[in-house]
Order: sequence, then C-alpha cells, then structure tokens
Amino acid sequence: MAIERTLSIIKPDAVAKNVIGQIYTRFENAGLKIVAARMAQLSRAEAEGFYAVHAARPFFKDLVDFMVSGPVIIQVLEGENAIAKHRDLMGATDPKKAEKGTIRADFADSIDANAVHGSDAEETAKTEIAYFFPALNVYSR
Ligand code: RTP
Ligand code: MG
Repeated sequence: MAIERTLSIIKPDAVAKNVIGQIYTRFENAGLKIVAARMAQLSRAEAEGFYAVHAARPFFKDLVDFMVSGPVIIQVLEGENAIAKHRDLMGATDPKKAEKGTIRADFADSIDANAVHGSDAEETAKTEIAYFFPALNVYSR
C-alpha cells in the first residue's frame, strides 16, 4: 500500500477541550507519523480560502465563524493509506452519526463543532498541505 500524506486540523473546540494529546496519541497508535505541525489562529481570509470549495454552501459562514473562534493545531500525517486511515479515525462529519471510538464520537459536540478536519483525497491533500506548509517545513522520516 502507498505511503501517503494528509492534512489534519484539530479544530478550535477540541483545542479548547484540552484533548490535543489524546488526538495525537490516536494518530500515533494508528501508525501515522506527524511530519509537520503548528498552532495557528486563522484569519477569516485564511479560513475562507481553506474551505473555498464550500463557499456556496448554506453552512459556509457558520463554518468560517467557527474555524476562527480560537486557535487550531495543523499537522501533516504520513503513513500507509494515511488519507483513508485518518478519515476512519475521525468518524462521520456529524458526531451523532460517528461510530463509537472515533475522534468525533468521543470529542465532538455538533456537526459545526466537530473536532477535526482531514483531507478527503490525494489531490485535496496535496493542495491543503501546500496551503499551510512550505515543502521545506515537512519532515518526512
Ligand atoms: P472536514 O472537511 O472539516 O474534514 O469535514 P468533512 O470532510 O467530514 O465534511 P465536509 O462535507 O467537507 O464539510 C466541511 C465542514 O463543514 C461543516 N458542515 N456543516 N450543517 C451542515 O450540514 C454541514 N455540513 C458540513 C462541518 O463542520 C464539516 O466538518
Ligand atoms: Mg471535507
């Protein structure tokens, strides 16, 4: 299976709940390596640019309001099948529908405040990683 990279964000609700370490432990236990990481308070322009694909959706303003409501932790995860593996760890977008034991089932409160973001395909992973990290700040190992 291919070694992939994916872009992961611990959203403001999970940072506020002080569960950064618990979420990182889940990544590590699943065999995903953190190869880049930083904390950031996103500007509206940064959040709008990141979620530009959803710009026409009715939930867009709420999504941006939420993403700028506090600091986030942004990381690149690397490993076998990293994109799908990370999405499995996250669980369904709506925490009420997320399987028990997933990050969203355990730490998220609502479809808006849903704890984590993960890239959904190879192309989006590439774009999203480049959006937040210059190539020289991703440390493959
Ligand atoms: P994400 O991009 O954040 O990893 O989440 P996702 O792939 O599971 O969901 P996506 O469809 O890409 O939606 C992005 C974020 O928008 C919010 N959302 N709200 N009210 C709604 O119907 C609705 N649908 C989506 C969620 O916070 C979702 O994470
Ligand atoms: Mg998405």
